[in-house]
Amino acid sequence: MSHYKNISSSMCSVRLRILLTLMCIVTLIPAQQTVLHNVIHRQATNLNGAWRTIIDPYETGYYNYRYEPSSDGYFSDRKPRNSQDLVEYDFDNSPVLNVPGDWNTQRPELLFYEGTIWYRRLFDCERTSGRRYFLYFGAANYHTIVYLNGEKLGEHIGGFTPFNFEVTGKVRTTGNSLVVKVDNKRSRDAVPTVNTDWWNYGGITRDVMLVEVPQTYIDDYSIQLLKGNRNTIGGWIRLSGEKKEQSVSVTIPKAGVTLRGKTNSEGIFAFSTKAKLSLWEPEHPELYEVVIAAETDTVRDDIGFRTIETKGQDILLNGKSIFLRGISIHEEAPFRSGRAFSEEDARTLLQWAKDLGCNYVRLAHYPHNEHMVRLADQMGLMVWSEIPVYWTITWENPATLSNASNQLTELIQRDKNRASIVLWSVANETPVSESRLKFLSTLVSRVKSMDTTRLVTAALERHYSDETTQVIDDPLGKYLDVLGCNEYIGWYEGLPDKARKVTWNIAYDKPLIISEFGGDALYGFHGDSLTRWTEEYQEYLYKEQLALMSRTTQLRGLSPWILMDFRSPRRPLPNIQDYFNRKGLISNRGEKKKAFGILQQYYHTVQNTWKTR
Ligand code: GCB
Repeated sequence: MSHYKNISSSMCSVRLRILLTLMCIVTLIPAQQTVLHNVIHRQATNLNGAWRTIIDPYETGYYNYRYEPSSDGYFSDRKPRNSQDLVEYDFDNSPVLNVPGDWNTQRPELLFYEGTIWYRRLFDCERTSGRRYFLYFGAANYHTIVYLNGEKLGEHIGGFTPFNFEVTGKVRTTGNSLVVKVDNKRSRDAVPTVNTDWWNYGGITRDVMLVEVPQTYIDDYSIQLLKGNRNTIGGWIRLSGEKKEQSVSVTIPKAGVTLRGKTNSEGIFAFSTKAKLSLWEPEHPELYEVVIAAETDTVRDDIGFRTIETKGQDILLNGKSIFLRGISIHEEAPFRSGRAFSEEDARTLLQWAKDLGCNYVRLAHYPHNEHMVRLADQMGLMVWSEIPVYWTITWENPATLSNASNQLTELIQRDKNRASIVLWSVANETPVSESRLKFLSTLVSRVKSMDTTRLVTAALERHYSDETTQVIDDPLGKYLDVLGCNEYIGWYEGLPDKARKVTWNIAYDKPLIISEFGGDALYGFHGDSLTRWTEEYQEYLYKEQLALMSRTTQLRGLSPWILMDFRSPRRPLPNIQDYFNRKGLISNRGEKKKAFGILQQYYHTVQNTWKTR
């Protein structure tokens, strides 16, 4: 059992070290709380289910005929008071959509829809006096405005991170009308921008909950091993509410750790403590129950402890050099091809990755739902997590940067206690320029200011210095811990055998991950290995690519593109694509293509040979 206040007083240097550590920890505490942390372990009323909805392409429920925001829009949830009263909408008799869920795959006429849909849910709330209430949204894509009983609570921008609004004093015991305007229109300055290769699924795509907490509650905490230190846990707890100064404790029963302290006038308690732990790793994903208690609140979590660092060209997990046997995954539901949101969806996708022999997944190209990362913790899969800074962002627009930075902040805030996450990625395939370097290096600094325990990466592009030499010298590489690189030799670039001649020229002495390669194949379409779209072509491409991977000495991991076919409006080819990107190793119906076995075999070999290094 350790006790922070009892640390021996005679050892000055030890005290100094502890003080410095605590000062470092304190600098990492975010200035202001945006979202409740760890809601799944909170007392909450689930507001999922069938919500009444109105499709509103002209935003008639929001603007008046002079195109000014209306004071009496659909958020008023009005009914005619008498037979003369004119009300041109009616939630009670409007069709329903399921929450969570994208709207595109729930009704055929909404498949390509981009615009506003209004959602309404009526609910009761058994309020307990002295408790505080928050309306929590796991995510809604893209611009969301929330109203309770006609009053605007606030808005949120960004399709993949959680947000909440406090409704204490606003929520009624019965007959609450919760109206939500969700708009998924794309725009040039947004994150992502107008141009991507995935479906712009709209709607309330993740869980909605009414969360209940005490007056002063534990609003956030971080509990991880200190950077590079495999036996010292460092962290902080923060209280929100009137009674900021309280006695608090952190208990990890299985590790025999009990730590006590007091929060300061800002509600913060920062700590570090020695602990003997069985470290989290893919072969042994040990999670510890952690209980965080204050006088007024208690919350529990399951947390794994591990270190992740780099040394030269190596990635070290718990001090040992590892190879990341990965696969890229979109948040696309198996079998039904819509936005994935459930624990069951997450389990299916991650189990397929395990079947492939993976110890690692790249969750592309935006923050996935919390089930994915919590299950990755449990199933022993390391994770690359990213934000939708993709292709052609408007680098010079400060509002775009603050939007991207906010999405990154919300992601790290939600997932900072997940052992599985080893890499934060700030961008995918963004063209080199001065303004882009400024933008992305600001995001890298943002990560470092919030989390020193993980690595920063980005999926970069390469260029050729002659016919066969691929060069990675993107100036962003200087800021990254790990270089990511996408390449499509054999698909967008020549035929698969082109890979045989390729060599690398990499400007940085850092670990390299090939974050994408691949080619399309329609499941069940067969032919010779030079006929595009056949399983045989994809299989051949994987063989050539994997031979190239074996020759790439700086390589410390890969995540080929992609686990499962996914919808994309960029892919219209009839009878082959039909608006699906077919680079999956598994079809959207769950059928494994031939290349699945090729990568599986490769990972089997890598797993055996890497052990002997
Ligand atoms: C890429 C992108 C990915 C696309 C993929 C493709 O480089 O990063 O989002 O889906 O190529 O299939 O073209």
